[in-house]
Amino acid sequence: MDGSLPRRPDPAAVRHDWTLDEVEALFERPFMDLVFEAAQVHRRRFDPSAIQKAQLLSVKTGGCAENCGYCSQSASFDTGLKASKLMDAEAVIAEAKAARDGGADRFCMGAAWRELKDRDLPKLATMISGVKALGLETCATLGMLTPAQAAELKAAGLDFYNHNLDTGPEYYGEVVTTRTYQDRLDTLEYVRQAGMKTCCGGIVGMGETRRDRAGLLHALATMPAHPDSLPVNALVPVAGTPLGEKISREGELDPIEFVRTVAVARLVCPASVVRLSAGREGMTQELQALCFLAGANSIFVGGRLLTTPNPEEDEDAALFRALDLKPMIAPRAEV
Ligand code: SAM
Ligand code: DTB
Ligand code: SF4
Repeated sequence: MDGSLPRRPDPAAVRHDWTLDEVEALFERPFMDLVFEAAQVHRRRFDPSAIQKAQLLSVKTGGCAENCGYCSQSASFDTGLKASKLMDAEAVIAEAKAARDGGADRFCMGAAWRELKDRDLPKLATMISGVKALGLETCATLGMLTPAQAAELKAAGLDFYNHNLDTGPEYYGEVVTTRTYQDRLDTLEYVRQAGMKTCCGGIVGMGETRRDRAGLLHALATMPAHPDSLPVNALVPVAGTPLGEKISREGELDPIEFVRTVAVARLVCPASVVRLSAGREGMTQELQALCFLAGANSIFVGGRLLTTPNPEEDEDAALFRALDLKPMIAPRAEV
């Protein structure tokens, strides 16, 4: 003993050895302490007033072979959604240009596929390289990939691949039965091997327990590399989906528990961009302010997510004014 005090671990350090009990214990902390610590960690890594604006586009809508119990686009449920085929690259690039001109820094292309088919790769490569050439950060979410497909997407200029774990491993079987947790982890591994960044998070408010929410964040924080981007979605209840119906009957998640989830995400993945994703429609400015304080630093902008509504531009402009926020422009690794 040299007489010096034991050093407290740095709360902003990236750790991969989180236990599930430790993550759950963060949720149990007094709310004020939890949010204060998350805000401190956030400031060590990011400008707390800078929020990245991302815009989504559904490039292929509906008719999906998976049975994700929350999703408007699954062919297993009657949600009244009209299915459509893969959009032409030119039309997607035009939408991306409009998004950029409207202030978006990142453009995410979503397709309602269980897995990507090789026949669609040439069109997707044209689409991705065209969006990238506009100077936007690119992200796509196209279902499961093979290692070779991941490499082709990377070569086309895709920066991020979104593939969510959605919930903790224990609750997964209540959410989807047409794929396994391991299927998701495998695709994420191929994405990393191809040299792309991972965008991986989940949905809260699907009837899961706090332990399940901790399980999701534990799974993310113990992956070989933390997700570079971590979307936290609040369930958008869609009529006709099993989970949308269940939540309409049983009531939505307590918003304070949502803020806790954002704060714990910030603490266990301190270097990740935490995205306040689906579910902002209907959230007050005050609730969103708490989420930003707790460490969220990105939102989706534009009046539509993939198939559901999102706050309109003027509403978000008012939010940015009220909270003195400024758009975050993400650093570009290479051109
Ligand atoms: N088919 C691909 C997949 O599942 O990976 C990409 C599209 S999927 C719609 C992208 C993500 O959106 C899902 O993983 C889920 O986390 C989120 N999502 C879908 N429907 C939602 C809803 N009703 N509320 C909240 N998040 C939702
Ligand atoms: C993510 O985690 N959330 C976004 C994005 N990744 C692709 C999608 C939200 C979709 C919400 C439901 C809908 O609009 O269909
Ligand atoms: Fe298909 Fe994705 Fe919807 Fe699941 S979340 S049904 S994989 S579009």
